Amino acid sequence: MAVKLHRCSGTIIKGPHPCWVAQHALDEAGIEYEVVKHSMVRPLRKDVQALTGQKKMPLVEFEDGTFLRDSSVIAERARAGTLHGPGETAPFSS
Ligand SMILES: N[C@@H](CCC(=O)N[C@@H](CS)C(=O)NCC(=O)O)C(=O)O
Repeated sequence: MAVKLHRCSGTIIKGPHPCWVAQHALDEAGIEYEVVKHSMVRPLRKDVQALTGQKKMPLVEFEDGTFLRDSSVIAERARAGTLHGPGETAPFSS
């Protein structure tokens, strides 16, 4: 099942950067995904805001329209082989 990784466009930045952490974990786990890049500038993330009700990334979007958020959650589930478990419905409550 294909998923989308919504991340900021700062792909040069690695290390502890949350978007890199999530993408690296998906790569390490051999999970196929499509990258959807958004602005690094928070006020310009109107597309992310419209999609989820907030502007933070990374986000994994499943085909059913639900999401996983927070790089540590995405990385943990990718490593555990449980990425495709239940996701959250947007807009997020917190
Ligand atoms: N705890 C979150 C932090 C995510 C985070 O800070 N992402 C940056 C990526 S550029 C961001 O969206 N910053 C803008 C903001 O905090 O509104 C995670 O690990 O996923």
